[in-house]
Amino acid sequence: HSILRAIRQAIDRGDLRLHYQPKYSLRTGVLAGFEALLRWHRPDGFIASPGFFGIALDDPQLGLAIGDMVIREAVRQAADWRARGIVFDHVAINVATPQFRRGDLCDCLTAALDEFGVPPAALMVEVTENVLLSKVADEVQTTLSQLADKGIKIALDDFGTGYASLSHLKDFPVDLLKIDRSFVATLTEERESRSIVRGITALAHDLGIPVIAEGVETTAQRDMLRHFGVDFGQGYLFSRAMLPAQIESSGLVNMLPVQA
Ligand code: G
Ligand code: G
Ligand code: MN
Ligand code: NA
Repeated sequence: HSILRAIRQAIDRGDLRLHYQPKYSLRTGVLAGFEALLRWHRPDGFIASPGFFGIALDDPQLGLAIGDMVIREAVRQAADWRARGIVFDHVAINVATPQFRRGDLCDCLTAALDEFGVPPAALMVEVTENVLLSKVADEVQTTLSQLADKGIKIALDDFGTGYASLSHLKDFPVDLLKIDRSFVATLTEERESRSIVRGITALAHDLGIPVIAEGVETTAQRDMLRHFGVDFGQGYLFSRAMLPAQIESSGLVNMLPVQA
């Protein structure tokens, strides 16, 4: 497949890069963390999202090679920001099903954390419900328990889509619930979306789990989410995913004075 060949080449050339989208507290406006989002910087100048090369992420070999690169690069970036006094709770990475199949995801993450001297709690792994329901559900369960034991954070991504099962919140160690952006997009028009967001938030809070809304694009959405008690927000209203240098020059981060 020509896409797979092109992506293999992109890995070798360093053209697969991580952009970072900030997450903010809706209560205080303070930066909470970053989600690392993979981008392919193509030779023709076009920057492609995984939507264009998702087939590579699902490929058994290539998916693992990309996953390993994402882990190492995100942890390296977290270490770099920490060293330069940029204050954040976590850097989050997205993890796909093939990465659970090998059985060493926790070891890979731990190795990167050790190599760069990053505390486990500064790393978050985002998994979708589809991952929890995959053919390797047993491996996923085992791995997520290992991550939780280490203190690595876990987010349940795209919540409310797919085959949402509330038992996931009981059976898996979840540190953050991400309300899918489809509910946010229809928040101001559809009463049903408002009910769902309020319901998810109340349920999660009752279980002691904080909630973030994805895809926040308007101040009306932000204000409504805040009113519903949603803890955090992420979306174009605040910032798109950007390269680290753009993030640092954007004034979007909180800096501590770097120790002399
Ligand atoms: O950033 P964007 O909207 O293009 O992301 C599209 C999809 O690709 C999302 O579902 C997102 O979770 C996923 N994605 C982004 N970066 C990564 C990554 O590094 N690894 C994996 N497995 N998925 C990613
Ligand atoms: O599946 P996951 O939630 O990891 O994917 C995140 C995706 O959402 C990324 O592709 C990112 O580019 C996209 N995204 C981030 N903020 C917004 C937003 O405000 N609106 C829309 N439509 N997409 C967004
Ligand atoms: Mn995600
Ligand atoms: Na999502």
